[in-house]
Amino acid sequence: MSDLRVAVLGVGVMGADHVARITSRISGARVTVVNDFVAEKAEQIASEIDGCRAVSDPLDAIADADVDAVVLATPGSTHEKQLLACLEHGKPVMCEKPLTTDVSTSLEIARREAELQRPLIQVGFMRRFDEEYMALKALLDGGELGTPLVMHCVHRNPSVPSYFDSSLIVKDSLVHEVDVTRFLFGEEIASVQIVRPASNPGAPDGVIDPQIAILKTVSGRHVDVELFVTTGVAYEVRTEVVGERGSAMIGLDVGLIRKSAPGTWGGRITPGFRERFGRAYDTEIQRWVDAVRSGRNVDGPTAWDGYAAAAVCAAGVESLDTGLPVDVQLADLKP
Ligand code: ISE
Repeated sequence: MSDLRVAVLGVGVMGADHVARITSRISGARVTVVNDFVAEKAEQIASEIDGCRAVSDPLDAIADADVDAVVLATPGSTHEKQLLACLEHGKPVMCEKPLTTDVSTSLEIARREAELQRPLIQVGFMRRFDEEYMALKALLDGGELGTPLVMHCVHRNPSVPSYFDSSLIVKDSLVHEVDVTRFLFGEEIASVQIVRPASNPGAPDGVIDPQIAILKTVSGRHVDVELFVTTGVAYEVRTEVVGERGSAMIGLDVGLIRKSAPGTWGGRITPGFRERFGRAYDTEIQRWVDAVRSGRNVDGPTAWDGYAAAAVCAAGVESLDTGLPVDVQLADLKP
């Protein structure tokens, strides 16, 4: 079977990473088209890959006859149009989160895909492909912990880009725990509340950091998340599930532990999400390529998952203002 011909739209940090993994770390696919609003960046990347061209209009890149499937790593605000183009051309697409930037357009995309009665959209919630999260999911599904009751999460970034504001901490960071909750517990989130502890004096002016998110699932399970994106330390993502017969925790960064003079010990913490989840991204893209080549098109989070996450995050942003729990209402779409 010939290689899947992929267009990568957006070759900033994430997109360039995907180009590199498709070109040199995974099998069955090659990048034939790249696009970026900074034309020189796309041209530079294209010039380094055999058989790859830069195409200046993202919609032309999607329609290109040399493209079987699309990876979207463009800014979220451009996703709606680009996803609609993928649906129109019947091209499978791996869309980095967010699906779109608001709930109504996310729902519209999920509806349009459902009308086609053919899955085409996968959303890039990469934690589902991380070995530790997969092991935790298997443990929960295997029933060893009994009924899962509570989940405690820590999501710390050493720093975030200068455009980050308080609501982006919900929409860009908490969104991962929203998806993890739905993935691990297999149910929807019924309400979300954001509590503001004392702010980090080192956080940029006006940015509420840290934040504590409290999610309640439809069956009443409790999830709390410490979000702290200006720690200045390293990348720390921990998840602990407490069940009726014990608990399990992942994300302890216990790689090599070194003891050295003068009587200290320690290991290394991953500096950022690309290092922490590098293998998960490889697995995610390999499994997506395999799914597209086999005609299944999607092997992971769907447009519905992208919509559900958007709905929970919108409720979270509302709660950021009031401090009160906000109910999440999902439209009736799921088959
Ligand atoms: C970033 O966009 C990510 O997706 C990271 O996984 C997350 O930890 C970070 O907070 C986000 O800004």
